[in-house]
Amino acid sequence: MHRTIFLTVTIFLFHSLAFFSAGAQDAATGRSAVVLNPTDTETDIIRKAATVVPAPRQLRWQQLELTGFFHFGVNTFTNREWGDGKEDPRLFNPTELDAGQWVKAAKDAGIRQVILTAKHHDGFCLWPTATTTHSVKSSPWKGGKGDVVKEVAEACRRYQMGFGVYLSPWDRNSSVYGTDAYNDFFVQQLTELLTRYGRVDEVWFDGANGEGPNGKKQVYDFERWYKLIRQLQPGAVIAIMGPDVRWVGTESGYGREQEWSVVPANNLDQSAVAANSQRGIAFKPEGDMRGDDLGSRQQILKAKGLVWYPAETDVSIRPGWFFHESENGKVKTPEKLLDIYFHSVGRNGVLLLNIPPDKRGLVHENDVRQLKEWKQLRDEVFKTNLVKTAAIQASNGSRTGVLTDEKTGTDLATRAPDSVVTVNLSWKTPQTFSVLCLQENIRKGQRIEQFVLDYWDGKDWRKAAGGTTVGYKRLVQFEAVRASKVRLRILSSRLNPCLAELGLYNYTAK
Ligand code: FUL
Repeated sequence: MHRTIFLTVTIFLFHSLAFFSAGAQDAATGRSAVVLNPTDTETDIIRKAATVVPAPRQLRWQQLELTGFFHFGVNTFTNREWGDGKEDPRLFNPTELDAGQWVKAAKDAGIRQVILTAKHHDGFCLWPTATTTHSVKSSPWKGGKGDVVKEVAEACRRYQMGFGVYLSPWDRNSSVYGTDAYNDFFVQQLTELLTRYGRVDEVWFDGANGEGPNGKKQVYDFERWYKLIRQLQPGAVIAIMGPDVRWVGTESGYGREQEWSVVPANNLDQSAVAANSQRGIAFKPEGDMRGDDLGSRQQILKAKGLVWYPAETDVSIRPGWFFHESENGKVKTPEKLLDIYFHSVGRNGVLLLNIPPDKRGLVHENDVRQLKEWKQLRDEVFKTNLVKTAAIQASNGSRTGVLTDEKTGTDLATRAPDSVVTVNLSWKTPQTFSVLCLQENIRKGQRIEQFVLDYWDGKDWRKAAGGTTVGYKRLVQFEAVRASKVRLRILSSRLNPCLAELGLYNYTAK
């Protein structure tokens, strides 16, 4: 239901000075956004699209692959998903809170950054804010002297994990919600979060928007918030209701088959880019970003501008976002989590997996166990890359060794403008495989539009797998094949494809 509200809220995009300037991001253009002119030909548009690249903060975020969410707050104690803001803060009383245990459970599962719900829609703050008494300060936990945000931030530093905050714009407790004063209140809360706890790597805004006590819907001053974040934490990505990271469109953990990180931004014009280069502007993409096809040629040819705006795929390890005792038997299995991994990270997204701590203030044993087994399963699937033992030869480009060097910043140096490339692989003895992994060097852009994996059955080439987009990472599972000769054909690409990694694995679900 709240996603409906989500859609009605305007998405503003803001790009800082650093966002557009600096040729540092890529030798070709270094642009995370580009304007399309009415006189641009199809060739011009394809060339422009091929060279839109992530800003450094987006690149860092994309490489994390796995991020975690901790939904924790007053709802944990009321057994609800959405509080109404009238909860007594004295309800918040974890008995054994140990943020180190949360962060370690995430880290052991391969998660590299976590986001804490510093404030959910009920308005209860997990840190001792000066903006309201509706916080941990009024709770019995640690005699009102506790600070969950601080404990999580410190645990992240200890375990060398990224740290992010979720601050709900919708606040059902604040008496000023629905008035201009709320934007000041929100800025103060953001300022506290972004100045008291060291480095913040992600700021997550949901779009839910209700009415305040005055019956009025709050008008969120996103532009002001973005500017503040850029100023206080320039390395942080602003997700969902923000300029850097897009919501994939479902909460299932399954991204779209064709996932472009370069998508149309139709209100991006020359004047916006020019203005941005001086002080920073806000703009919003037209329409929602929830169709099946956001960035194919068909979409970009009619666009006015293009931006790098990658997908984050969020899902909870349990049915709810908050902990509920009754869901202890419904924690997602390692196999289900693996399938989610294939369809989120393996579909050019970053997975944001929610792990809600319980009333004790601990990640429940069941969740810890499933997370651990999920990691073991992934290690098993990706243990042996058969490409490493193959003889490799590429139709144009000689540096085939880069395909297995486990570096996403080196790529098969194919000649521009060749957009069709074949990589031939052979082994002395037949190999069995059922998983294909492809990665593009996105520092040069996202380019591949169609690929096919064939195997030689002794007489003919047969198709084992295929797809459209690759992006940072693409995983395809297929029926196991046994062969000693394989070829990967990139059949279509925007300019020359920049294939960084190639993997073939053998895994069949039990
Ligand atoms: C939604 C919220 O309404 C849910 O409670 C949860 O926080 C989810 C991640 O975002 O929009």
